[in-house]
Amino acid sequence: MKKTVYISLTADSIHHGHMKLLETARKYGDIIIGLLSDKAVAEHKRIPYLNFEQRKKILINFKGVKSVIVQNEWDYSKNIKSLKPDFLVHGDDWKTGHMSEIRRKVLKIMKSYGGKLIEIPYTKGVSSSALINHLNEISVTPDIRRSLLRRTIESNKISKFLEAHSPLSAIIGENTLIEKKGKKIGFDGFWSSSLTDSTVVGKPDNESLDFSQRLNGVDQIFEVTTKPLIMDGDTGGKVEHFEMRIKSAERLGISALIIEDKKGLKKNSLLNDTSRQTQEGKIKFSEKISVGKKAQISDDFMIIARIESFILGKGLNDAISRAHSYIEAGADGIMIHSKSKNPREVIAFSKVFRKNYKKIPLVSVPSSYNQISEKTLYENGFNIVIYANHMLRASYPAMQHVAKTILEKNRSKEADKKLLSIKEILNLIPGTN
Ligand code: SPV
Ligand code: MG
Repeated sequence: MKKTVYISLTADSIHHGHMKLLETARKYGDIIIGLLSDKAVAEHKRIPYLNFEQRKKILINFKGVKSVIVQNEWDYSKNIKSLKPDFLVHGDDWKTGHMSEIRRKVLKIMKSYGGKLIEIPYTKGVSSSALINHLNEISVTPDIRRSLLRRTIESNKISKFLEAHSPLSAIIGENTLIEKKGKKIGFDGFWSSSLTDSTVVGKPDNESLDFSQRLNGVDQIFEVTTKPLIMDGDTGGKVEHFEMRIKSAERLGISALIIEDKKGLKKNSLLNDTSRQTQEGKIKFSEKISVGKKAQISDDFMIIARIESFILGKGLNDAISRAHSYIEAGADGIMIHSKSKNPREVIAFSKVFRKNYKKIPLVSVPSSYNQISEKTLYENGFNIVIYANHMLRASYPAMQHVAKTILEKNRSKEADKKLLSIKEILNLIPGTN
């Protein structure tokens, strides 16, 4: 019987380094590719552009590949243990760094049944991540971007969305990365906020900024970024207009529209006095959701229903009864909002909600109860956390401080230490220098 050779790949972009791996593997026997699932990749970096099936289709056609199976973890051990391949072929770059622990585990397992590890010199000067970064500079289609939200939710314990009110703030959300234990951690996407979009143009957050203008803003963000976006759709407008809004958002590549169950002149939910705000009837709002769901064309676009019961002084029972009705009407997810400084009410909601719905995505916007950690949110059944206004709230005091300093000193020298240097701003956007 022909020997078996295991290699593990993500294969979001194929390059000559992969070819060398495949050519070597072929010499030893039939190749089994352990293809990393979105979830496995998400353990360490952002999910691939191509989904699992698309990546599989490419790999199965390579010479010498007998089968492509799923590798559900960044760690190879499980697959090696169950498949017991005669050989594992790998680049020698995993001898050091965070992969070395996995290498040690794999070696031990292979030794136990007589398997052999073949290591080939790592192909220098090329890495998939570098290629992907290059791809990012080129573009992402609306279809790929739109689909990224559902895949992100499925792959992550909790997905993090950061408010973006301009292309520049979105570039920060796109590129800010920190490294923890060899894992690259960044935001999963953007939140287009009615509050910050309105504030930037000096208008109140009461739907006076029209939707098409907000979509233009999103379009500008999309020109220079690749991550998915969740849009704050306010009340969704008149039901007769809602269909058109869905289609416009979808066409642009927005992944989800969140609409809140208010009626009349909408005002911001975090206001101290919400006594003049009124909630839409449960049945009427459910009908709006159904109309929206019928209007969408793609399978992956999501309509998320935002429940304002706590904001408007109603209790848990009202919120839960609305959740049932909105999901029945077709809502793809629920956002439970609260302006309390304490997370108690949203946690109480999530506990009851998760008893009934195991998989429906649940969204939290912890602006007021900001002491809650992402881990606690995840442990209580939340899938998405939205940092809804933080980039704009960061920029305003920074700008105001500089304006004041210039006035006080009658020159700008003293303000300089708070500023991006001239050199830095000239190097910020590729092509400027
Ligand atoms: C927004 O960001 O506009 C929101 C969230 O709708 S909140 O401001 O909390 O109402
Ligand atoms: Mg809003």
